[in-house]
Amino acid sequence: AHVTSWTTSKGEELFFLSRAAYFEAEKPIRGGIPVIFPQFGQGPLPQHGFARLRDWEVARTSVEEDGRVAATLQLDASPETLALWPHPFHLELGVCVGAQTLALTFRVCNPGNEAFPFQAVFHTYFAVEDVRQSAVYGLKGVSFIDSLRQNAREVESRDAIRFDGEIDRVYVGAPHSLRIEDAAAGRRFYIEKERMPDVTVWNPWVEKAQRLADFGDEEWPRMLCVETGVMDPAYTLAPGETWEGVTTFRVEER
Ligand code: TA6
Repeated sequence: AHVTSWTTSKGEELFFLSRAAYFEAEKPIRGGIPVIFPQFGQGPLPQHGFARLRDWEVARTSVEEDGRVAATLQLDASPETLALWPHPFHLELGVCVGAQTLALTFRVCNPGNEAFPFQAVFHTYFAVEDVRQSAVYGLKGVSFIDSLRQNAREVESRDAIRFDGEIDRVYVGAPHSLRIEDAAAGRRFYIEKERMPDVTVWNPWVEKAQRLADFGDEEWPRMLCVETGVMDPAYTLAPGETWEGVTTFRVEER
């Protein structure tokens, strides 16, 4: 259940996918939209949880009234996941592609009789012409946790977040609408999100890119992660409850 490519009608790639990306069992794919569950970042489980490492199944596909094409994939708990994380769960990822839009729906169901906390994130890698000429709008006034400064908390003071070095921040309780401007490509990405309150902005820059085996040393200028989901705090799902988060991308060319 990993979207690895979204293109314009002219075939231009809108998501970054590293040329060094792994496509092997048990290894995450460096690019597109890794689906993060039940843990974001480090913790008792593998980094970013196990959902992005598992094989999901296609539950259904459809062509919508308005011509958009949709697919829903699902993942259930298994002996392997229960050994890592002792909770039954049912996940669904809905992907719906339209002329200029890509809508993602993430459902988490708790079929068990105990509540469980989870984090759920679309770890989206946008392709940009040059991150040094790109900016993210919509986060002014939002408090963030800075992973590069021992998780220091600060409030974003800028209308436009620009990039001149490694950035790795979780914006907590961000507005529903965000925008990425890729000035060098003359492209804008509009992000709308519901019940996915938090946003992570990440670019590894030079040194970290060199340390990542599945990330080309020269690739960092051409990507920007703007991730949406439930990160801080985790969401606690009651027995029988279903949580649903939606993120929609719309692309606009100059
Ligand atoms: O995007 C936020 C982040 O947690 C960064 O700290 C960086 O580690 C990135 O995810 C990639 O993580 P991964 O496990 O996919 O290499």
